Amino acid sequence: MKRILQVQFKKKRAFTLTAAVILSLAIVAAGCKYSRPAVNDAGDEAASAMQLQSHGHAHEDMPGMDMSDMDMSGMEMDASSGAVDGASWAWPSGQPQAGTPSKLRITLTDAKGKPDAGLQISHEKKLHLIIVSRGLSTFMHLHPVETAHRGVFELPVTFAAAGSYKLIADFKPKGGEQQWQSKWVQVGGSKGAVKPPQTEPMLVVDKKLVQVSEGMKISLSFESEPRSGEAATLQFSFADSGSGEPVSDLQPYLGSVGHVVIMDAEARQYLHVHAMGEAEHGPIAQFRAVFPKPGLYKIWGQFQRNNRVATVPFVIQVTERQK
Ligand SMILES: [Cu+2]
Repeated sequence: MKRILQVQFKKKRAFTLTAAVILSLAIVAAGCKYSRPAVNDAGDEAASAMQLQSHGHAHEDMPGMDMSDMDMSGMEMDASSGAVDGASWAWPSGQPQAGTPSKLRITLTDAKGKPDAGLQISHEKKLHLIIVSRGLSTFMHLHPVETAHRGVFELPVTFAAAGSYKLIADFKPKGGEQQWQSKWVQVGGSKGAVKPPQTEPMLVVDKKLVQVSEGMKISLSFESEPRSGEAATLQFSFADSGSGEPVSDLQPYLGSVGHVVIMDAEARQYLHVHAMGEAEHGPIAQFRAVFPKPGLYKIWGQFQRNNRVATVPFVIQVTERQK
């Protein structure tokens, strides 16, 4: 918790500095006094600067920015994949509390802000929802249900512990590519919590990329050392954890040999991962991803066998691309 607070503080300070610099530049450039409160100017300028840097699409978490009490976690450079659609997030039963189901409503809108009726089914669902805790110790992959209003999805979510969580809506608009929108949520503590408030360990690189789950020994390897900015091939291999025999009876999970989600250590970057042979059944499954920056990443693989889904996490280090 302490670490998280420190990081947040650092970010806050960094942002204030950036905002101050941008504000000063704006004043110099305009060569005049601002009559509006400086705080709002700084916020607006910073917001537009952010938008420029993030393919013109960082609007999601920014409405009514209040610098005095700003949740820096919302200042995402990678809040979405840059497509035209938007998402709004609501908790109709109130802000979520740990240990009790809270209703989440996600409204996916088109470029005009109207609920998007044209979502395609992708991997058997119109909307995939990934939830991770700030320290990445919690991972959920859920499928909100579309209500009678097209483009409006609902789902009860139960968080085990209080703390910050990132929600990622992953969907495919008609005629468009797979895309995603994200939002941080602060979950309050309650008596029903099954865990104390988030105390998440630092991410540590796995010495061995092997996990045992649902009767399988699942190993991850890379064709070559993963480097930032390069397409990496992730190879999962499956063996029966009892007999050691290769597993070649994986079942399709959501229409694919498996699903892989990757986040960076700060839970800022969400990576799309594509199976290279969706119809495979093991004992090998390959996926392709591009790690944008050097650093630590957490990878969750999800694979189904005997009607059970194994979710296996791995932490890897991605090194700088060699020039
Ligand atoms: Cu899904």
